Parts: sequence; structure tokens; C-alpha cells
Amino acid sequence: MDREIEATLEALLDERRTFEPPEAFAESAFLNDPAVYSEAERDPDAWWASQAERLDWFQRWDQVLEWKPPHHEWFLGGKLNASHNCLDRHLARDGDRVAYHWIGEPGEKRTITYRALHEEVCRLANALKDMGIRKGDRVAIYLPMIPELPAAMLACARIGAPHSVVFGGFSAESLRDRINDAEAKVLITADGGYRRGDVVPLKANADEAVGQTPSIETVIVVRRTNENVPMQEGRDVDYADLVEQASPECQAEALDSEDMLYILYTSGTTGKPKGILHTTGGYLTGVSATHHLVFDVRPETDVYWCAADIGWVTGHSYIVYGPLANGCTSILYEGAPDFPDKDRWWSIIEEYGVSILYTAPTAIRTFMKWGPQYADKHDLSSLRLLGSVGEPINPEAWIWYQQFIGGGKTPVVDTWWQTETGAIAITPLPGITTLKPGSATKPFPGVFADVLDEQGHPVGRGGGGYLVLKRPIPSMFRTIYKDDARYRETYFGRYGDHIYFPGDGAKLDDDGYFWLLGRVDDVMNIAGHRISTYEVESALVDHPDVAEAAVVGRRHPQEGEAIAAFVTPKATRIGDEELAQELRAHVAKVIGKIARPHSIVFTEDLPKTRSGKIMRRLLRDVAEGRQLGDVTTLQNAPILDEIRSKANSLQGDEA
Ligand code: 7RM
Repeated sequence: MDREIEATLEALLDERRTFEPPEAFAESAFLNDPAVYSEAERDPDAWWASQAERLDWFQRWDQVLEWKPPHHEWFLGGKLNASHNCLDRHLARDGDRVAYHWIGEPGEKRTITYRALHEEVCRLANALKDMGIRKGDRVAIYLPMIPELPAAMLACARIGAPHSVVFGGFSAESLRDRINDAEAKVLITADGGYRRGDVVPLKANADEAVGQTPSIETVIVVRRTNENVPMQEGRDVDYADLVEQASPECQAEALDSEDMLYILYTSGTTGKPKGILHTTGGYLTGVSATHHLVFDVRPETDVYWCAADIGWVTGHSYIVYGPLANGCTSILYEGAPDFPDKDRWWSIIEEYGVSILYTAPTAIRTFMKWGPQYADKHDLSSLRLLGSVGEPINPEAWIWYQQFIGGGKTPVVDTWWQTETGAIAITPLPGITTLKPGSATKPFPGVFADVLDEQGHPVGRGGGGYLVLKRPIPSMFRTIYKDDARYRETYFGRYGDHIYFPGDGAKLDDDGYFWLLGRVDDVMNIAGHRISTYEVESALVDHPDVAEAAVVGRRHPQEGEAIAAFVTPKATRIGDEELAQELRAHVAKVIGKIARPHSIVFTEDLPKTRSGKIMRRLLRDVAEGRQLGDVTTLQNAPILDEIRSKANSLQGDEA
């Protein structure tokens, strides 16, 4: 990278303020001695084994790790059950503890104790068995954020039937493709779900999908909206009837540590989604250890809220398996953050005394855009820890989150991980780590991460390159379902079988902190300079009047690529030519003239996937004036038409 840009990037990423763990927090934290890092580094197998010991095993393992690159297996010979670990083992002492405070979008409330959840799971597991579902059979789940969703996952886990949860916002086609790839025998869905006051027609989508899924024998339908939906004789059954008729006693199967727990589909660079395959012992070890230590959770007193959707890996690991394995009390909220008003989350936090909140930068930036008055209306003093996941968090959003939501006192843990890693891999430990806003800080103990250059040499402190993991971790996926060749090629094609390549760019600062720079395909080449879209975005959102920004490269006859920026101003400022000029000047100041956007389109919102990641690929299509690629995973498709018409009128209007 060009020296001048390197220096300015340094300045950009060098948010001068750092935050020590609050003294009282550090004193009582589970981990407050940095020696844990060196101990885990010296003997990672012993470290992971000590974490596995936090679980209940029917039979102890004989070997911690068998690593045959690029494959790896964990806790070989061990037998356990995830549903047993999430439920049964808590019953004797904590059966009456609340597992979930559920809040429906229209306002209903349900409190589900561990004992109640256990009974529901046992009944559903028996019902699945009665349908002929056996260990290894796949079950597809397409549900809204209602308690039946974690119950369905745990019922599958109880009998060793891998689940494939398909996010409730996905279309009939996406559902069909995922069912067919997994060859699921049963689909568990609902009549509908609520989103911003509207009904999402899940059963209608399911009917359309199941018309083209020969493997599906039975469709189980949860009544959520109680609308009249057609039920196909011989195929569709009512969830409530089924559960009521089934026995409440169901022995959890003793599964091998390496038995499949679930498949979760995630988009890759091609159109065909990848079926990320997770197994039982290693995954549960990873999610329960990280949930316990990164959030420093006290199951007796904390009220924990991961505000993701269970349809994404964040929900699998940090709403279902991690928190339940740790016997924790969680919030489960069905709907949108602005329904009926933009203070819905803050009102929930106040009402339930939420002490830990885990959400995504995109949500934080949306709250910033709306302004702090919505949080101000509520008492958020119960919060003692905040978490972020999903994208790089820009320092401004980090500070805003800590100030306006955390009252200036909470640590903020910025956690880097992926569907593939299954659990958090790079993260602060809140009782140990000095926080730097914008940095995910350090690898979790037992995680061997580094940053390499194109040739595979470590870049060292102060350098930038590609993030890698040099040793497997227990929670990491085992392969891509039915496509091991793609597993090898996508993740181990770059540096060989021993080095996992996650697809992210990163920088190491002088203290060895990791700064994640976004996906490596988000790199532009401007007049021979490599500039990541993230650098320019960071500079844009660093401007006080910008809520959110996305940047893509557009082909340019002179410079190779030209920078096209899409910017959402805060509610207090209008996106006009004056602001555009200010922003160009601002980017020039923080990075350098070379990084000034050629064009700036102001927009109310950016195209995002349903998990809240900005879809730069589609913005690239817009910027190039091309036909749009696949938009099925988009949560807000109409915004694209708006952006496109604005972009067209700007064509040629370059600074
Ligand atoms: C948990 C999740 C994975 C991709 C990953 C990164 C990006 C996630 C952070 C982050 C910077 C973070 N799974 N990412 N967390 N980038 N800082 N703290 O999001 O499979 O859906 O996405 O998300 O690019 O590769 S995921």
C-alpha cells in the first residue's frame, strides 16, 4: 500500500481514546488475569478441554483434537447431547429460572422457564420420532421469533436430527432451495409472523416451496397469527395438537461429539448458498465458553439480550445454544426496533432490567440516525455490558453506543466471528482488555489468528493484509454440506490446508490489536492505490452529519476505478450539494485526496441483507448502471429503485 495512504489510514484508525476495564468490573470478572492468554497458547488442547468440562458429557472424550488438515475433529469418543446440556442439567436446581422472556411484536408477553421449555421440547421430540424422524434425518425450520423456534431446534438436537433453520424473511424460493439441498423430511413453520405491524405469510411461502421439495413428508404448523391458512390433508399437522398428544418424557440421545448438530446456509460469492455444517461437542464447547467469558454472564442475576434473529448464526449461537447451555435468562423479541415507535428496544430494556445487550453496528447506526432522544426517555441503568457483531464498527458508532446506551460506563465488546467459526473468535475479554473503539482487539484464548500478506508472510505489527486462523478451534464448521471440494477451495485454497482463510482483510496495530477491514472483495483500486471501501466509509461516517455510508468502486477509464459513495445523513441534516462538498473535503482530510468519492448519492437507507450487512455488490451494479444481481436476500429491496434513479441523474456529475 502507498506510504501516504498507509499513514493517513493509520491516523483514521487511531482513535485516540482507549478504555480500561472499569475497576469493579475487572475485580469480579471470571477472567481478569492476562495469563489466561499465554496458558491457552502454551497448551491449547488443555485450554479447550477445560472449557469442554463445563458441559455434561454422558461419556468423556479420549482425544481432544484430531487434526488432519484441512479437516479437524474434537473431543473424539465423547458422547453428549446439546438439548440435555441446554435444558435437563439445569432442572434440579434452576428449573424455575426463566429461559426466555418472550415479547411479541403486537405486545403479548410470555415467560418460559427452563422446566416449561424442557417439557415442550420433549413433547415435540417425541412427536418427531412418531413421524419416523431418526438420528441423522434433516428437519427444516421456517419460523418467526417465537419460543417454538428454539424449542424446535432443541427437539431436533434431542433426537440427533440436524436442523436447518431458514430465516423467516427468506422467500419461498430460498426456502425451497435450502430444503432441497438438505433433503429435509419435515418442515416446521407457522401460519405467519409479525413484522412492523404487517403479517409475513410464512405458510403461503412454505406451501409454494413444498410444492417443489420431494423430500418433505410432513409440515408442522404453529398458530401464531391465527389467520385461516389452508392445511393439506395428510401432509400438514397442527403444532399444538401434536405437542399436546405427545408424551412429555423423552430421553436425550447420547450422540457422538462429532455427530451433526445443524446445517446453516450462508451466501457465498456464487449464487448457490453454502450449507455450513456444525457438529455437537466442539460447537457447544465454543459457544458456551465464549458466551460465559466474553459477556461475563451471571446466570443468577443477568438478563441477557442478543437482538439478532435466530435465523442467523448469531441467533443460533448466542440466543439459543450458548445462553441456554449456560442456564441464562434471555429476552426473545419478535419484531422490529421501530414498532410501534423507535424506542421499542429501550422500553424493553427498562421493563426487564436487561443487563447485557448484543447487537450489530447497522442497528447502532440506525439508532444514531434517529437520534438519542428515544433512548433518553428510558432508564437504561441496568445495562452493564454491550456487544457488537456482524460488521466492523466505526469508532463514532462505538462511542455513541457506549455513551447513549451504556451511559458512558459499560465496556463494549466488538466480537469478530463468522457462520463458519460458529463462535466468537476475536474479541475483548471485558475484565482484561483495554478497549480501542473500532478494534475487535485480540484473539480469544486458544484462537491462533494472524495477518498475512499475499505470499503468506506475517505482516507483523503495523501491517495490513489477510486475516487467517492458523489452528482449528472446536466450534469451527467441519465442511460444506455435500460439497467438501468447495470447503477446501474456498477456505484453504489461498494458503494451504493448515491455514484457514476467512475472507476478511485486517490490520495489526503497534500493540498487536486486530482491526477488521471488511471482506477482501471490498477492495478498490484507485489509480493504482489499494483502498478498501471500509476506509472511505469510516472517513464518511466520521463526519458528524453522516449516519451511514457505503462505498463501491466503479470502472473508470482513467483511474481504473472511481469511488462511488452512498450516504445516509442523520435526521438533522439534508443531503445536498453543500454536504457533498463537505464530505469530499472531509475524506480528503482523513485519508487523502486520492480517496475522495467521485460521486455521492444521498439515500434514506442502504440495501442490506436480512442480517443487516450492506450489500455492496448491488450498489456496484447500480454504480456501473448494470442490471441488478440476485436481490432475494435483501431486506429492503424498494430502496434500490430509489437509489438507482438518483444515481442515474448523477451519471457524469463527478467532482
Ligand atoms: C457473526 C456473523 C461473517 C462476516 C465476517 C466479517 C463480518 C462479523 C465482525 C465482522 C468486523 C466484527 N457471521 N464481521 N463480525 N467484521 N468486525 N466484529 O456476522 O457469517 O454472517 O458474517 O461478518 O466480514 O467474515 S456471518
